[in-house]
Amino acid sequence: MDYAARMQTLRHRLRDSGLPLLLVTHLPNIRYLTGFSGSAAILAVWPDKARFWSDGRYREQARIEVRGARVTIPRGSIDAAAAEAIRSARRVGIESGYLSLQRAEQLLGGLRRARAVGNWIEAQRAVKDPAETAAIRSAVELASGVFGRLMRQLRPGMAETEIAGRLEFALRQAGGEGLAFDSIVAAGPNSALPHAHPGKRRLKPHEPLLLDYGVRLAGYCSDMSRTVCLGKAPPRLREIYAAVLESQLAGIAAVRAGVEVAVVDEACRAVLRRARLAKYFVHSTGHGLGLEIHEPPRIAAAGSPRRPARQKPGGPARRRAAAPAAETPPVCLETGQIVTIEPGVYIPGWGGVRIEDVVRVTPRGAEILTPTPKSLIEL
Ligand SMILES: [Mn+2]
Repeated sequence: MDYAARMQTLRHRLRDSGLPLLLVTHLPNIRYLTGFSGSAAILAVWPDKARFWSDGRYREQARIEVRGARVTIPRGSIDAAAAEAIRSARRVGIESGYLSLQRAEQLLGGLRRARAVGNWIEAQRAVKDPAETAAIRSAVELASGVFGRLMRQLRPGMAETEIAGRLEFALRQAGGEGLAFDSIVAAGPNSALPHAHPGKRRLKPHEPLLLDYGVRLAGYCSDMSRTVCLGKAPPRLREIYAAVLESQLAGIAAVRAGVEVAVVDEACRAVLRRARLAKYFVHSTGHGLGLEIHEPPRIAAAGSPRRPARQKPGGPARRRAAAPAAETPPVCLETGQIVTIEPGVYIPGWGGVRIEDVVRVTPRGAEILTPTPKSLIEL
């Protein structure tokens, strides 16, 4: 990972802003800039230096991992040590989307010196460099490899929790460092809940089974959804599946550098509208992914408050959506961004279908990273 180049890009922005320093407290951003993968740290970036603080648990890990910043492991709290180091700065850039009011007051001795910098580092992270692309590709391929093996293990009567257990064991066995998010395994009517948690429901023939899961590799996330059926799919499932697949393919076909995200979202929605299913597509079309499972860009209608299938409440998408659409310039895809395309249809009491791939944006179109086939699987 080219940490020096990332830090340099950030410093250009810092110089342009006129701020003397930026305090980085969001751990995925600290990892992006320094390589540190632990759970407690602060990073301060000046135009000509960077300092990093963590606690005693991470003394050795910080020594091994941190690049491009002077590491300090203070005796007392890391916040107190960082506060002391930035005491003389007249103004301090903070990640206002992540830093709590209480912690900001402690770090800066009040809020007078605090300046919100928005999503500087997130914007940088949206375009993946070659090492990040390789890491995501590996995670996506690992997760896809496990899918076929899981399909061969499915039997009638198996509970959602058991399927999730087998899936997650296989992901770990294949070398996964962890899950990218809580796996979704939803059988029958449960698949109508985009956010279903695996429960006691058992697999029955001729019902949809929706799987949405991701793995982490070298810190980077994968994300895929497939909907399958045990035994022959009933006509309604076939129809809905065909519509969702056509929608997903239309979304992928719309992906290209320079295209507005709203255009990609509309490409998916238009297909479902023709099939009279658009009202059942209740989330956004996709999202970027990387060190976090949901990152910019969000693939949605301009100014739309709809979130992706698993967006946490109060996440970055919501803050963006809060701005009036008229004042927000259109968000366009850029070469090197890696995003999901994941339309779904959810019919209460019946079930749902979602198909999700990870794709890379190029000047000529989408490069599909997910190798798993998308024709309806009847087991
Ligand atoms: Mn997703």
